[in-house]
Amino acid sequence: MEIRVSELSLILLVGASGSGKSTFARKHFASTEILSSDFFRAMISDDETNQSVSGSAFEVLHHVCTKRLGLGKFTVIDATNVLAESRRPLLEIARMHYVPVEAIVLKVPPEICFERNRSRGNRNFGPHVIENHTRFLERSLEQLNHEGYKAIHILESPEQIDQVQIVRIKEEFNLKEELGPFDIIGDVHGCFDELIQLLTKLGYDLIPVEDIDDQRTYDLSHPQGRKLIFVGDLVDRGPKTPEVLRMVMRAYERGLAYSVRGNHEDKLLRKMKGNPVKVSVGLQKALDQLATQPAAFSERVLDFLDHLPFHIILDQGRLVVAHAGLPAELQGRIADRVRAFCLYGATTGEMDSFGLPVRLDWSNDYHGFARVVYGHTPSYEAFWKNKTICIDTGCVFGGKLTALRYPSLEIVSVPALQTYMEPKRPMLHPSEDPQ
Ligand SMILES: [Mn+2]
Repeated sequence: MEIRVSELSLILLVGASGSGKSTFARKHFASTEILSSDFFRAMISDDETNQSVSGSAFEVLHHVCTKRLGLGKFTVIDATNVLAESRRPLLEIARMHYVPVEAIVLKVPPEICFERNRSRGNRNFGPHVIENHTRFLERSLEQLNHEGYKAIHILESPEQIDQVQIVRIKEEFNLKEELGPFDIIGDVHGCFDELIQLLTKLGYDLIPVEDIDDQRTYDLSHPQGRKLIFVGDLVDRGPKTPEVLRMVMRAYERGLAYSVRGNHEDKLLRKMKGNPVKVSVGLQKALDQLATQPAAFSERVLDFLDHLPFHIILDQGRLVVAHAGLPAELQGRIADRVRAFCLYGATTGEMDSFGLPVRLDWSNDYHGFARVVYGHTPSYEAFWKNKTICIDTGCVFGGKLTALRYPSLEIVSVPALQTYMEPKRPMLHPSEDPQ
């Protein structure tokens, strides 16, 4: 039996004393990943069986759990966890850090649990205590479904427990092994001609090719092996959305480019999937342009957009790219709140005089480890604040198309060839605070 868990999870082992939780934990997890109630009892009182210090032991365990999940570290709780009130604080810590929780239940006959405790000389767990644990566990099996786990894995026998394999799933945002060098490109919005100019300026070779549907495009390569990263909003508003997508999709398929999802990709995708969407002027342009392409192209586009991650983490965690930015506590997390932030950033819930949501500048108090590169908010110049940089310089509004070279942090831009659309609200000057 295989148990697949996210590389960032909180795992609760659930089982009576003597059900083999610690053996199971040691077999499958690194020692630093395991927070065991016995260990913390011993740390406090020199006696891992001293039940009178359990309260303090769990206080410390919860504290360490909070710190680990705060750092985004995979964590396993080795405690009986047979009572709902002992699980509740752990679920709460995980929720606060946007970490999914999985329960692994070890169901072992009470006779075996008792015998294991006896042979260890552990007198705290006589037949009555084990019976209680077993009864609590039975009750828990009904409760677990309502407590908000991502998954509940029930192992029915010592044999099944022996045969389990734990597989850790790498999340789509984890590109930490991609070390660069990169050229990170701001919001393109269908400005294909400017993109070609920018790529040429960055030293890319553009080789004309015919795509699988005989349409013309370019294959990209860089003599220094550089890779492209797009901050999203490749589509809408501008004159050549299909051309941009075609070229970027080919580079992506060849492992030479990555992109995160912008709010415009997200909306186009929802529309293509047949969901009700308010079609703006900019989106209508993209839909009209896509309608001129061979039918199979839309299928490819839909599949590409559907797989775009909301944020990506590169270069051993030193670089994060998200369309509207991402504060440290949401990086490497999966939650609706993370997705919403990546697409739209932080908003106050109010509307400004242009009828657009008032944006909060999250970068003012950014003190994370990673540099964060984002777009979404057009301004006249790319600008750093703390370790974050916005590289949307409003090409489609007649500004520039900008690249940030990484790791050199050099900025390279080309001017827009024309103003394709008027911005709904004026572009920002770098000195201006968006608030
Ligand atoms: Mn945007």
